[in-house]
Amino acid sequence: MGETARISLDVIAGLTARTVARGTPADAWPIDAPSLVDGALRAGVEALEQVLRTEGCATAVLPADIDDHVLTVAAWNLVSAISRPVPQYDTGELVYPVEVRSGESGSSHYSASKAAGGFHTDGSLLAQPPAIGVLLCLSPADSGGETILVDAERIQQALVEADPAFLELLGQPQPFAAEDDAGDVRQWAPVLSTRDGTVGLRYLRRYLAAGWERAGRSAPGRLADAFDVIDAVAADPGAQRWHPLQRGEVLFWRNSRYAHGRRAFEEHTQRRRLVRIYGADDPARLAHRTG
Ligand SMILES: O=C(O)CCC(=O)C(=O)O
Ligand SMILES: [Fe+2]
Repeated sequence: MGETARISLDVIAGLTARTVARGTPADAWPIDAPSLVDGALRAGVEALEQVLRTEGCATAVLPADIDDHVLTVAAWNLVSAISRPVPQYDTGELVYPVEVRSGESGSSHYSASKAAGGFHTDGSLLAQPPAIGVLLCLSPADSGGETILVDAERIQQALVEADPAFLELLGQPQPFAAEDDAGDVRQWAPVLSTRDGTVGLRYLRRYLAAGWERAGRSAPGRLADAFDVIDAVAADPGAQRWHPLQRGEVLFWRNSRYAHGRRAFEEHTQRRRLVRIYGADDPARLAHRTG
């Protein structure tokens, strides 16, 4: 399936016009829309939005030769020009590092691990998962580490082919819970649903396993088989769009339209460092930009 369209915003300084003070807490970044006065910048942002709308994913290329904080601010302003940034956890983080943290590689936190695969959608423990997932690359791994997207329609197709009853099963509310907190089931929601002809996925296998455990019941008999089908499609290179993100590249995708994960990677001379942001749809942002 190859890579997603890249839209270059390389020469545009306007994205850093709204500054965010260094050291601003992760839950206090400005969530209102920045005003994009530069016409070329507006055109670039509109092109990005257009590809995201039609393809469900797009990659913006920002200048790589600015420092990490300024680059993160540029990506932040880009995200908040087209969507409303939303917290990623109950603790309110709006920007979140995705990098290997020592001692955590075996933990449940995919973002802090070196694990490959692990296909999922983001924010499945939230009442409302984000409409848009965003990853900015500050530093790629020495090798590997491509971020991968797998179309939910393709997953649905494979499920129907394997057993049409899987759709009915996955359309029933399923329990999501975090394995590493003591709480109850956080959400009951379908794993696969279709709205206005668009297939939507909400999936993180370990949270679903923990969910059934917390619910104090055994999962429906065929559920694990259905998850095996999802995982098998996602692991099929023929179904994957892969993104070898370089410094300054920002990948956007419609969260419920794609499962995502990553390839294995090696870190010898440099650490793989990404920054994650979530965006909610906000039609008013377009008006703000063009008005
Ligand atoms: O490392 C990646 O490319 C993806 C990370 C991810 O999916 C996450 O942190 O939720
Ligand atoms: Fe993710």
